[in-house]
Amino acid sequence: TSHTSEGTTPWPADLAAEFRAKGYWEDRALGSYILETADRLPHKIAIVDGDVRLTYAELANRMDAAAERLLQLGLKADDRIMVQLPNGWQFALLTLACFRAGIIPVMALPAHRQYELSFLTELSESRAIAVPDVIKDFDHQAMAEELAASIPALEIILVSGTAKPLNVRLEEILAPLKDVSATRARLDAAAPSPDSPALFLLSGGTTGLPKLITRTHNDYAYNIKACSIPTAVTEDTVYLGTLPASHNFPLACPGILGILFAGGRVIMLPSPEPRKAFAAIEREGVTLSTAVPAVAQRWIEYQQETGSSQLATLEVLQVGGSRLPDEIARKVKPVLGATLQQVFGMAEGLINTTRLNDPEDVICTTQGRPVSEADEVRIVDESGKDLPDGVPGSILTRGPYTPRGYYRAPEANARAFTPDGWYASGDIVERRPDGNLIVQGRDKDMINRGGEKISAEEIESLVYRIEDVTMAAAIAMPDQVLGERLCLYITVKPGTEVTLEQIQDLLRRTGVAAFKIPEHLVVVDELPTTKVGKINKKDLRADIAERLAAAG
Ligand code: J2J
Repeated sequence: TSHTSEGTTPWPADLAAEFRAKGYWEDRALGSYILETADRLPHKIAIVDGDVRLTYAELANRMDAAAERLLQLGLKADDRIMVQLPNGWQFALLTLACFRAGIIPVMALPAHRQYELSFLTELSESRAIAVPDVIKDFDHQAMAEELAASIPALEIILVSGTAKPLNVRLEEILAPLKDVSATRARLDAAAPSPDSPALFLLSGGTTGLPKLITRTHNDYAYNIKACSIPTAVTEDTVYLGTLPASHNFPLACPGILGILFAGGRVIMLPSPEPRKAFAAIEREGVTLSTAVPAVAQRWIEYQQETGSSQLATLEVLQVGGSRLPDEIARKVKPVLGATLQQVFGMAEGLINTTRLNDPEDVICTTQGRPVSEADEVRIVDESGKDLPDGVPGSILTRGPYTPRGYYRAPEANARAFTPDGWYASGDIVERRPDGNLIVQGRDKDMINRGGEKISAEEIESLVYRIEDVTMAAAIAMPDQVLGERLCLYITVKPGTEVTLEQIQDLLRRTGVAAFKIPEHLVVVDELPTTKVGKINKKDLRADIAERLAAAG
């Protein structure tokens, strides 16, 4: 076939054979699952976005029509397309059409700006980009045009909404086709290899540069199916997706794709703002939704304020992406009326969840256990020795939906993967004797801002562009709402002054996503160092906690 997995690390052949034999890998392309649902439930509503309601038959028709139109634009199987779209039917359909054609979507976030997008476009060698016209006064179409002007390989700009004459209107690509049968036959004949990359997810980021995670059709389909069981997805599931859909959690754990595989209904909303989310839950009879802890907390507060009866149908609320404090976990059921499912997952693979019928203590104080019997988990000390249950250590994992390496990143791979394929996420985890995991902390240099991950190294290297900065350390600062925010410690050249505004302004002008812009600055004479001469971030985290406490 024309498909290549160049730059990615395959699973060893004997393991791949075992995953097939055990039925984890079904050797089907992701698009085929949607066709199957459409055959079974053609008239059932699949996707709701405002006034747009698409049945499964319509979804399948448009998926195939769009796949062929993308190929007619000159894209080929294994080409990459940057996808930066808000939650809406267009995101879902374009993603499915790419799966069908073997074109690989790169899952960018709506919050990303030139800095992130240009890096990701070049790394993935994307030939196309899909953007909205304008969101919240920001002109994504103009940004895409700037990118294309500086990156020759980026030839095609798809715009949702109002496209300028030289760009392609995304809604035209996604339009229905009267008779799709010949198209379907052509796409079936050229279906992507199940071992080829289906999509690129973005890594949470610990090194200076973002990394791409290759997920194959086989491994991602299994991720989706394995997550659908503990969350009890059926065709009666009505799912509300409000977190950015390009995140693995709302996309595939079980998320939008899991619900579409099962024949349920997906409601797409671009924001978790409680007034609109609650109205959507009531209107559509939503049974399942996904939140990060900050959103769960907001929903709890809103419900306590309003005493609304809008959540009557909500059965399960999944919460993950960052640590959910136990005291908030305990409020989910009493206040929202929904069973809490904690999810400790990663775009690199392994997903852990609490089970719906677990005792309250497990649901409220642990982050659950792996979704698949085939997930391998080890908790090890600094020398790589396995630790007994109850002793926190670094988590290592392998399995049928945990890839063996990042895309074209030999150095990052050497750090994050052991030679025998274990992925070290950098989380410090304790395993209880009952098998449930508790995330106790992390030993990776990352800030987890309400579920959005920020690489400290990436921010520091940007701050060093300011001449007067001599040392810079980005650290997590505790925050009531988001769990953590980004705090910056710096030293400056004698007699000079550097302000927070100046740093924020530089990052904005560089085109860095807003969630990565430092929110607090501490200028000191000297940064504490460890015995080996590295900046001592542990001391800095203690220092900022002290300063915040003193400030009340
Ligand atoms: C503490 N830390 C957590 C949790 C993730 C489902 C859910 C989340 C993600 C995700 C995901 C946590 N408690 N419950 O992809 O499919 C932190 C850990 C982890 C990192 C991964 C999914 N849930 N984390 O958050 O790739 O540090 O995936 O290693 O964005 O988030 O980040 P990411």
